[in-house]
Amino acid sequence: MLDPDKDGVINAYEYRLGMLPNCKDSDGDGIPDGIEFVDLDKNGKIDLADLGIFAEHWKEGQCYRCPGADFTGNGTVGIEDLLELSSRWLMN
Ligand SMILES: [Ca+2]
Ligand SMILES: [Ca+2]
Ligand SMILES: [Ca+2]
Ligand SMILES: [Ca+2]
Repeated sequence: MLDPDKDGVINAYEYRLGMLPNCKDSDGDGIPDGIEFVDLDKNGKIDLADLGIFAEHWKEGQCYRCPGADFTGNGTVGIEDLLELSSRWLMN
């Protein structure tokens, strides 16, 4: 699991999301990639609103169009994505 810029987003995810594997803040807006990665409402914080959006996508289950909520990119929204979200919650 390579993460050379130590932003909490592994290279495989950085490439998939168009982020930079050697930059903690790929788009330079001051919000680290590790937060943006799971910040579903794009307000710069990981909070209950993001969890709410995530839960809505989870109910859809097997979906290939859950925008942003399939953090691991495996085509479904589930427990592994929740782990990605929860592990970043305290990074705020
Ligand atoms: Ca990284
Ligand atoms: Ca990065
Ligand atoms: Ca950023
Ligand atoms: Ca948010």
